[in-house]
Amino acid sequence: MTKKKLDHRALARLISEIENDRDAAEKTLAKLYRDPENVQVIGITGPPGAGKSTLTDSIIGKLREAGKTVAVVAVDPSSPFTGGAILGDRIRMSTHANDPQVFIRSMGSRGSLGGLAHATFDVVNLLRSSGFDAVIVETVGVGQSEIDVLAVADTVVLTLVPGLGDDVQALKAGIMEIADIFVVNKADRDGKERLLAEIRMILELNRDRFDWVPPICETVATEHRGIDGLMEQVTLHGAYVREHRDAVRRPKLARQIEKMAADKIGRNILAILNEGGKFPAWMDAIIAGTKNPYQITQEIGNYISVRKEA
Ligand SMILES: Nc1nc2c(ncn2[C@@H]2O[C@H](COP(=O)(O)OP(=O)(O)OP(=O)(O)O)[C@@H](O)[C@H]2O)c(=O)[nH]1
Ligand SMILES: [Mg+2]
Repeated sequence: MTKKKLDHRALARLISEIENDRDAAEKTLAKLYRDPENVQVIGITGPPGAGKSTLTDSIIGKLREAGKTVAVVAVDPSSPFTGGAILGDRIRMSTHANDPQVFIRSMGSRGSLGGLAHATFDVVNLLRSSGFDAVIVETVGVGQSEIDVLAVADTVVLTLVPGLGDDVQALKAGIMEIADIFVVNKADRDGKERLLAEIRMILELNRDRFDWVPPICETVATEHRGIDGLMEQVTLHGAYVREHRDAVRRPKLARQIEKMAADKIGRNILAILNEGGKFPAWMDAIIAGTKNPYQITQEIGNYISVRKEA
């Protein structure tokens, strides 16, 4: 395959555009979008401090050894910073900071008005289209927003650590459902056996629901231990996704398009309601006491369904 590679500076510029000017970015993305079958997007999620960035650094190392190019997006909803300013992640992945075949970018909540999930889809789709062999998305947490973000990943790696006190049962069901590979990181710590037993139990209970049974990998990311085993599973899952491409990707795409549509509608709704001065007229009516907010809401519903049929 001939790879059309965007240089890093051009990529950084496009990502800033995604963060600052959604409509302009949408036009660019519509032109650039490609979906090559052999690009694997790996999502790495898990609780804060589980070792996701250290693990990512190790994985980048293995991919580079195999001669692959890698792009990484670290998503941190709790950070206002963007453009590579999330310090911890940068340091943790600093081994590869000067490798021209590795592109690393951090994203925070600032500037992603349309929601971090949508901005992440855009950035990952851009990177997927840009000639990298692998794209890694690191996202903190195990809640709904991470589940949304990970709709963009082909392979989801859920990173857990022993002895954190949060039992596996306490994890949101959703995150367990989207995990393709479980990693027990910090396997050098006490409590590993208990965590392994809990994960095995959950997997056993749900066995019938899996076509792909998620494997459990033990790692010590700081010492690059267990990474070969993890990469083996990542590669196997990549092959599984290619083989069952439509079935695997359909629900993920549906989730992405739902998010993107809600975002688009949300951004346009006030403009729509303002058409023909409707919005101020509704306010006037409430203030004049001729209508109450619930009657207005009903009118808005009617107005939108009329538009839908038009
Ligand atoms: N003992 C031990 N420590 C580890 C291991 N992996 C990572 N750490 C340490 O755990 C701390 C957190 O690691 P990070 O890689 O920053 O974790 P993270 O999940 O990316 O953290 P956030 O992005 O802040 O949620 C660091 O001090 C790492 O050195 C491991 O396998 N064993
Ligand atoms: Mg991190």
